[in-house]
Amino acid sequence: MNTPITLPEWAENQSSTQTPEGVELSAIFQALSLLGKMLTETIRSGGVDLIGAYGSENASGDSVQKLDVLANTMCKEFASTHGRFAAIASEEEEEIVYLEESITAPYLLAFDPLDGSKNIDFNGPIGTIFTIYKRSDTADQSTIMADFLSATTIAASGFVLYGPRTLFIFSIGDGVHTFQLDPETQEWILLQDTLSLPDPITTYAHNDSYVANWDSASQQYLTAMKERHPDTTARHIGALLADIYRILVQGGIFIRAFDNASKRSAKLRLVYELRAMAFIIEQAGGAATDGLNRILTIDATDIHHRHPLIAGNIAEVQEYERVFRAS
Ligand code: FBP
Repeated sequence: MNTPITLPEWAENQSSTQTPEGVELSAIFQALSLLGKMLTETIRSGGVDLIGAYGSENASGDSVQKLDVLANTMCKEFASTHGRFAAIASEEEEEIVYLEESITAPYLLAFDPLDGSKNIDFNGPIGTIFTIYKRSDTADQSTIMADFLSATTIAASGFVLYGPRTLFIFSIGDGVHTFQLDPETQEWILLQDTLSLPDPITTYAHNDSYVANWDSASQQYLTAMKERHPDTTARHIGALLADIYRILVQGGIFIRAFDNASKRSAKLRLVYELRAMAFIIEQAGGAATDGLNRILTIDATDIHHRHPLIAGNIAEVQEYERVFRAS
């Protein structure tokens, strides 16, 4: 059996071939890995009093869970003491939070502290999503909002997936790296140095209850896709990062079209959910679109901008685009 490689060992090995920015981003992910461990401990050892609704709604109108609030506080504390982030955007914060202590820092951190909160009650997979943005001008605080909204400032993304095992998956633009938390040693152990999306369309993932409300092109694509791939099977976890990770491991397509075609309403958030997933999917050799545009070229209109996401194997994403554009 190979000797396990820990995250710090792996990062040290990478550093000789990385640019200074790569080394810096790698160091940020090592710091995020420590936050990931603390979050894991809180989620796994938290008492029953941590389960359940907090009693409010967030900016997107979702019912906030107690664990959402706790994870958000932990992520915020991490960002405000880390020193390399000037501001944060979170699903659980109405507005951008400016970090006065490090306001001239070169990066911005966006996060969904607890993705898939609807899974908490039945002990299903949940996770934390991070997106790192690079500031365009560290001397000007007024550019921070525009940097969060811009499609061109994303530098890296990653997520911690709390399932039966805890995984940390991230990319700084040099492929997708996967680590698994060893519960005994509390070390992140390298699981896969470079994760590539496999070719077969093994699974497709969408919330079936919305299909009737999809635009006709998305419905048409789905029907034809099932005919083209008769062996493909449906799987939907209901936590975006877990659905995307399954596709990264097994191949397939994730579809979250407009939830209501006529009102053009969507659920998933661009700044702290979709771009992170699109960045990882592309780095693994896949693609992510809204039907017309590549997700990573879409500017957000506000920090909680909601948008459709169709992501997975390139050939299928392109076919979705073809059908969507023709409609
Ligand atoms: P939260 O971040 O509030 O948990 O919401 C996001 C999300 O849970 C996604 O992870 C998931 O794909 C989606 O909502 C599920 O929503 P729905 O239940 O409407 O299908």
